[in-house]
Amino acid sequence: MRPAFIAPSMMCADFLHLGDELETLKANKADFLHIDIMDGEFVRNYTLGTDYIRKLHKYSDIPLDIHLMITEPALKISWFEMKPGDYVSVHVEADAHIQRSLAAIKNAGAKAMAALNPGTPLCMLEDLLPDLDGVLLMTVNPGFAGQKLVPQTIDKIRRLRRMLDEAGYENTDIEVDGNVSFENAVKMREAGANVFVAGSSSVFAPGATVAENIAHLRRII
Ligand code: S6P
Ligand code: MG
Repeated sequence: MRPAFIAPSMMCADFLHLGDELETLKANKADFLHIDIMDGEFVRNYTLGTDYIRKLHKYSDIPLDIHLMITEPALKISWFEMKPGDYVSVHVEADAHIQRSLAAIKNAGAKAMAALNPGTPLCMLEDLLPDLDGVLLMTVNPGFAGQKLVPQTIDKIRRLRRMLDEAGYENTDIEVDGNVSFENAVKMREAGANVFVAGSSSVFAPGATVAENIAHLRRII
């Protein structure tokens, strides 16, 4: 089984206390910082942007996990600062030339991932496997934090893990994003996911500190 990693979702952090939030995530050894980039077109929302990424690179060594929810990502990939160890994902639904985009991400020195919405079938990945360091499976429809899990995505994780292993890609990561609650994370891990985007359902959930929530999530995955 691939090792498990926690990627706190920065759109769920407290923007007015971002420095403190970042120090807490560093002290509690977050594996990645998940950065949601939305363009108001691919999804009906705006969130984080290019300057935010530059600042996080400046003030933190935690690798970034940049989730591009934007149309025509191929034209825009060069706008995003990437460092070795960062992951960048592009949605197959948004990109008619995704193979080229994945290659551009790798050329920039980052790891390349394809992202799939809950309703997009796994067969869209079949001819991309050699280009992928990981697959980001959306477990909610993208655009907003605080949504409910689309239940059939649990079995989709299982089918993707099988597909990757049977094709010889045992080292390809499966990241899950959306309503990764403590309860759902256990099922997702059991199904074969190994990178967990942790937002308002876990790491930033009320009732406990971020440090306590990270420790709890780490224990159960
Ligand atoms: C949603 C976005 C996600 C959210 C994350 C929030 O479109 O891609 O990364 O930030 O899902 O977590 P939660 O626990 O509120 O669903
Ligand atoms: Mg995301």
